[in-house]
Amino acid sequence: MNETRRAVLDALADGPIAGPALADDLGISRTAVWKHVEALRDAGFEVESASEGYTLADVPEYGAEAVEFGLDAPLDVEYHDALPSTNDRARELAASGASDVVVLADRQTGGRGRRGRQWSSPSGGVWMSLVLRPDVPPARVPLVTLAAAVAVTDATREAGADAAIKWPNDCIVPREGAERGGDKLAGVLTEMEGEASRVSWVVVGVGVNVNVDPETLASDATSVRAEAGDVERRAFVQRVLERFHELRDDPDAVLDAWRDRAATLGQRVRVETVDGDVVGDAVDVTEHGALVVQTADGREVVHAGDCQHLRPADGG
Ligand code: BT5
Repeated sequence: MNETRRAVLDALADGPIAGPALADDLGISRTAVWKHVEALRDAGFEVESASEGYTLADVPEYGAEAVEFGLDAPLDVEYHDALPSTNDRARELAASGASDVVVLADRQTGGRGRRGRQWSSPSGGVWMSLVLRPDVPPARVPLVTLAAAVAVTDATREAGADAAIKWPNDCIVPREGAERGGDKLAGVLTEMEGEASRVSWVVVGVGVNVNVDPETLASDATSVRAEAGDVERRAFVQRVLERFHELRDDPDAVLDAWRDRAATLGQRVRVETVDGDVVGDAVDVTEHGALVVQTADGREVVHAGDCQHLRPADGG
């Protein structure tokens, strides 16, 4: 949404305001005011016009303008009803120089997880990707994933789900005795391009099962609907973005918050890595987002892999 349209919207929200007064305030013509009001109506905002002027009566349920309205983070939003993958669209935008943009879709037809796995993305979920250009070396990028996991966990907790983080990128609802530690509520897929010393861009893909039935997803999946009931997606997305924005430039805050919400720490784990399995007790996360595992042979620092929470007796 451009600056002027945002200003018109803010004025309508504080309305009623008469067209001529708004034109004067913003230094634009009355015709321009009218065009902005019509464009907002087209985007689903309900704008009432009475003798005392325009008033904003209702905000659309979802979409770019709906999420941008009242968003307390400097991000532009691009919305699609359907996309193969918001990460793919975000990568295109990143390659053409964009930054601080969020790509949002109601559903994805080719949603991706890590290592080419599929990610089910029916209508009703929150599927989005942020394009960022942080001025950091690539080794710091995993912290972005941790920050996104914290943001999603906080938003789902506020929605009433009993969520926790499973290293590195899962938001789960822990269940006693469950094979993978619990049911998966959300996942984060971070992709980047850059050189050894500096990142060119980062795309943070976030998928949250919000207003969807878990039966339509993978096994061991759950949703906010199943845990706590449906939420307003517009407010939910805003909460995730605002929380992420608060954390993103503060590595210490990210690590503290992550440790505080991690179901993995203190657990017996098996991490499948490209060099084989690491089994032991998860004791900490490093400043680069790696998992520290106390094994029978000493401490190992694991940078990437799939983590399983084991029952105490499992795995030796
Ligand atoms: C992830 O991968 O958890 C990262 C998921 C990121 C999805 C977002 S949506 C917006 C953006 N655009 C994309 O195309 N992707 C990102 P991973 O840890 O590899 O987990 C994948 C595994 O989770 C699959 O193999 C399934 O077992 C399971 N799974 C698939 N869809 C799921 C869902 N909706 N909920 C829970 N689990 C699911």
